[in-house]
Amino acid sequence: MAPGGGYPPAGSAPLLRWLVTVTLTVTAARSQAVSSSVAGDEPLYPNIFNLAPGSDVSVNATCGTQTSEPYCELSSIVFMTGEECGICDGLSSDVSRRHPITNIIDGTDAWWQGPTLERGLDSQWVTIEMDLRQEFEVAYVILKTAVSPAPGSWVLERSLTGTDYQPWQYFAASDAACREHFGLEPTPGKPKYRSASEVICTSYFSKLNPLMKAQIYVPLITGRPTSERPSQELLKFVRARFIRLRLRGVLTLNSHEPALFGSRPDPQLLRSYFYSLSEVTVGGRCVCNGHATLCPVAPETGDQRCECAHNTCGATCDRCCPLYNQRPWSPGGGFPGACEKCQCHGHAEECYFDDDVARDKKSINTDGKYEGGGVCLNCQHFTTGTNCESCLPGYYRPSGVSAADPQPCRRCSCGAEGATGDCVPDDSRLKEGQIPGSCVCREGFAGERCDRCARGYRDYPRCEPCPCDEAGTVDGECDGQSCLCKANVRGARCDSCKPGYYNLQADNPDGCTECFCFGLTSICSSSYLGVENVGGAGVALSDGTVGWWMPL
Ligand SMILES: [Ca+2]
Repeated sequence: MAPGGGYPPAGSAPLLRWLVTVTLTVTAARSQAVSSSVAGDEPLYPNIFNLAPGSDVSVNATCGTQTSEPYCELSSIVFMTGEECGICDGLSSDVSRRHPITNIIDGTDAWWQGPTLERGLDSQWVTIEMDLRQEFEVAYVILKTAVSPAPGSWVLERSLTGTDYQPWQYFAASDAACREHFGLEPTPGKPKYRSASEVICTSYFSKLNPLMKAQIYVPLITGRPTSERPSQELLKFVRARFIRLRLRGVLTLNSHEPALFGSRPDPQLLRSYFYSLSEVTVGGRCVCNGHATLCPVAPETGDQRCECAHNTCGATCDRCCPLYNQRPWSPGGGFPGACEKCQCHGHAEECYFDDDVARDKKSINTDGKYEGGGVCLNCQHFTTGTNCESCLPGYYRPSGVSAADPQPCRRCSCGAEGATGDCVPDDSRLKEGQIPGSCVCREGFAGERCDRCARGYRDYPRCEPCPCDEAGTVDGECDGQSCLCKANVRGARCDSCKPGYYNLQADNPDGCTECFCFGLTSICSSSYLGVENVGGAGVALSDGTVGWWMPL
C-alpha cells in the first residue's frame, strides 16, 4: 500500500520505506516553509521522529513475573507446524525468557509479552503507559506484535497530565463489538474521520491474519480534515505527553472459543492466547506552534526546546520575544503569524501589547505608522512615552535631534528661582513659540530661564503681583513700587479716571474716555443706568423705527 494512503504494509522493509518517505516529505515541506517564512505567513514545523526510545514505559502485567509461565504460539497450532512453545520467566538468567515492557522501545526484535489466558480471563486487561517526558504533537503510533496476532479490543489514549486520559481511537474485534464494549457506532471498513478530532471505533486492525508479527499503523493527522495544514483543533487533538494502550481483549478463533470459555477450558489452548509487542513507535514532533523547524535538546534541562523563528520565544514558541509585541502573538500560519518589533527608538529591550493603545492608534510601528499596540517598557536614556519618543520631566530633546539618537535627551538647565525645573520637552510646540529647553516658569516669572518677573508682577526674585488695576495700567506693568498708569488714568493703583474722563476700560489704550458735556462742565462719571430696547408694535414711532427709552 502506498504511504500516501496512510497505512503502511506489514513487514519491516516496506515500513522502512514509509518512514523514509515521511521524513523526505517533512524535509521538503520544511524547506518550502523556510523560504517563505519572511512573510511570516507559512507555519513552520520540526521534523517528525520516533519519540518512544526517549520515553518511560510501564505495564501492569507481564508474563513470568510471578512464576515461570509456559506459552505456545497460536500460529503453530493453527498451521499445525508442531507446537512452537516456550517458557516465560522474568527471573531467568536466559534473556530470551524475559519479556519486560522495556523491550517495546529497545529497537531490537526482543519483545514484551503479557500473561496467557491460563492465568485467568482477566489477564486480557492490560494497560501499557508511556511517558514521553514532555508534550509533543503525535503524528502516528505503530504497534508491532511478536509471537501473537494483533490485539482484538483496545483503546489508544492520550494525556497531558498522566491522570486525565482522553481516547484517541477505539479498536474492536468486530463492528458489533464497538457497540457492545465501547457503546460507539463503528466506522466500517478503512478508518475515515469526519472531523479533525473525531474519535472513532474500528475493527479494521483487529485481524487474526497475520497470526504473528502483525503491524498496526494508527495515523493521528493523516486522513483527518485539515491534515495538510493542521487546524488548531487538530493540533490540540494530537498533543500528548502520556500515551496509554488499554488492552481489553485478545482475538480468538471461533473454533477455539468453546475450549477457551467453556466449563472445562483446555490449558493447552489457553497458553496460546496472550499479547506480545516487539516494538511501539510513536512518531511525533516538538510543540512549536508553527514557529520552528528545529528543537534540539537543551543541555541544562534535557528537554527539547524549539529554535523559534518569526520573532517568537519560549520553549514552545508560544509568545512573542520581549521586544516584538507590536501585534498580539498568534500560531504560525495564523494572523499576523510573525511577531512584529516595537518601535522603541533603541531605548528599550521590552514592550507589551495593549488593546486600548492599538484601538486608539497611540503606538507607532517601525514603518512610522500608527498600527498595532506596542508599549515600550523601561525606556532608557531619560526617555519615556509609548514609544520612548519623549524625554522625562527635567529633560528635553533639542530641535534637530532624532528620537532615535542614542542620547536624545538633555537635562533642562532650569535652576533659577522662578523655574519649575522642567523645560519645553521638544520642538512640538514651536508654533506656540516654545523653544525646546526653555524653562517652564512658576507663576509670576518669565524669561527663557525664568530669571525675571512676568508681566503684572514685580520685585524679582519675589515677583509678587503688581498692586495695580490691570485696566488702567500700561501693559499691566508696575515699575518698582508704583504702577504705570495709562494716559487718562490716575491713582496709586491706576484704578480711576482723571478729571474730565470717564469709563475705565482695559481695551482702551488711554484707559478712560474724555467727557463730552457741551462745554458746560468738565466733570462727568460713568452711568450705570440701563438702556433697553422697548420694541413691540405699540411703541413704534410713526417713522417706523423702534423706540428706545431711558429710565429716569
Ligand atoms: Ca523490541
